[in-house]
Amino acid sequence: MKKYAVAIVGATGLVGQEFIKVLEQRRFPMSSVRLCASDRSAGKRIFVNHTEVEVQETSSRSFEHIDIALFSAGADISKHFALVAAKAGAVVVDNSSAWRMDAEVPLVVPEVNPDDVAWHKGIVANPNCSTIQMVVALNPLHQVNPIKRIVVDTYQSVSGIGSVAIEELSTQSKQVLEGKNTAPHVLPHQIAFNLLPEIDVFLDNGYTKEEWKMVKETQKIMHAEEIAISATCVRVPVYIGHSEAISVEFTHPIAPDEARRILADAPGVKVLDDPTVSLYPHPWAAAGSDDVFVGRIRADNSHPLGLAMWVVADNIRKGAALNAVQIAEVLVERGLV
Ligand code: 25A
Ligand code: L14
Repeated sequence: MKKYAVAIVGATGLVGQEFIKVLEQRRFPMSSVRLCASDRSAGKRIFVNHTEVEVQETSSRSFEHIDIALFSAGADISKHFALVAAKAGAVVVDNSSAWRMDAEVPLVVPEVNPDDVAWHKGIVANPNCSTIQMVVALNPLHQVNPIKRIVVDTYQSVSGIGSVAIEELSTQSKQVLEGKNTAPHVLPHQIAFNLLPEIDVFLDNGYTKEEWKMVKETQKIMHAEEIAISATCVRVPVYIGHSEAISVEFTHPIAPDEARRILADAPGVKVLDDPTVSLYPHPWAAAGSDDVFVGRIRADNSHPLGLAMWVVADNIRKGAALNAVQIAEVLVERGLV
């Protein structure tokens, strides 16, 4: 079997560390691995498949003889170095928001639109975490009964920001329990024992950029610009796992049982739905899993063509590292590297 030289950019971050775990767990065919991060992390040593690898500062030379480069170091790094990597002959799978809406760059969720990898020109974009879990759950329903409108509210964990936000939630939680004052650093206000309806920057239309990503990325991935979407994205004091309350309007009526049957057979989806025994997904239980979990499926009593549901996934795995490695697997399977 052919093996590939892999580079990870942002290797010391939360998503970067998960890249390494997922590559190991899925036995990705690697001939070598290069770990890149900022100069702050250069010289650090990290084990990959029981071999110690030294972290290097990302530079224009980082991509020589690299086949596949996985990026998760923020949009600014990706804007510059993804082009450098692609020019050097690597195929980039980029986790940032930098390239997602570029018409020349496929935006891929392997369960939904794997065929889009075929037209890559050196970069494939990995969608936003909240978008990924929503399309994995909704696309199987859309295939049998086209969706007309989606209204979604998210409950997003702090790990989406990175490890500094996990520390901030821990520190503030202790401070609140001890009756002390808190001070926000990476979040706009106190997040401990609180909720913040602000993820990414505000746009002129009143939505946040995170909410707008859910609109535009969903339409691009599902090839369905006609679907009307409104999102409200909320940060919650949870470490790992994003949750979503989703109301969907279909073209034809659909019974909750039929939706459960379709989703039970859908790739990457696990239905956990039995209110009689309080069975439904929640982030504490979903953290560490690969699946997108769906529960609370019910008829929307406000609309004859509507369903309501609750969708939870690990935002660092399916929302980031796992989805990116799955894209790399599709590239390999189809000989596109
Ligand atoms: O712009 P975007 O796309 O919206 O993305 C913004 C951020 O979101 C995260 C990612 O954070 C990114 O920075 N992210 C991106 N996609 C994501 C997704 N799909 C996502 N999060 C969830 N889901 P992150 O914490 O996951 O990763 C940050 C990584 O980026 C590396 N990095 C930063 N600058 C870099 C760079 N890599 C290459 N070149 C650069 N110039 C960063 O590496 C990390 O791996 P690091 O080694 O610099 O940081 C880890 C260590 O450094 C300490 N540290 C952090 N900041 C400082 C610091 N030390 C001193 N001073 C600082 N200011 C950390 O404590 C850690 O030990
Ligand atoms: O666009 O802060 O991929 O939870 C992923 C993490 C946006 C922000 C992206 C978060 C980022 C999000």
